Amino acid sequence: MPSEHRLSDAWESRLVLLVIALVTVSLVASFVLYSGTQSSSRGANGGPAAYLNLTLTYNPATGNCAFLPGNVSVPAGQEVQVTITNYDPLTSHLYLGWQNQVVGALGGTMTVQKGLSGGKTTVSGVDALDIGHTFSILNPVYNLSVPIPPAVSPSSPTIVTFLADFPTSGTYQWGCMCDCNDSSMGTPEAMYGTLTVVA
Ligand SMILES: [Cu+2]
Repeated sequence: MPSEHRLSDAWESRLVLLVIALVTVSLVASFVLYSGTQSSSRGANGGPAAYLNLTLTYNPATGNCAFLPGNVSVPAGQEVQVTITNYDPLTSHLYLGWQNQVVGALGGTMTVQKGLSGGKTTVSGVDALDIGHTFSILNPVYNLSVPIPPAVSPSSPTIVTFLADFPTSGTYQWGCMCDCNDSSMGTPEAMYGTLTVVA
């Protein structure tokens, strides 16, 4: 009968729409789960795939300090081991209370070594009075910030190491979030610079 035909056609098209909707939802869910569990690539030996080494220099005559190099690049989607060797023995004030914490590093921790022959301790934060600078990349894509304790002396650095992953390519600004030194803070490639994530 024509009326039954119309009814079954209507149900058929509803069924097709339902199947399309279910397939779409499953695909989206699988992608979200896959993205969430996807881990960054590691190196061939199981260690970090890339390294970023920065030195915090200190000029005792001026009290100025700078991260060198100021403009850096890292590969996208790779596990990067960042090492910051700080020769600046001065402490500074934090603008925000959470900035003595490690934020956004893999595992939420960093290692701190005081002096070239000092032992390494793994920490998720440091005492708020034991900070010289921070290395922070804060924007809608990345939320990474590590506190950097002062050097033991100008010739005995404190070395901070952490792992990070940069999945999204682009050029981002890094900066120190401390009230460390007005002229350094206002100078490109001293207390701020660029981090380029290369796909
Ligand atoms: Cu600083």
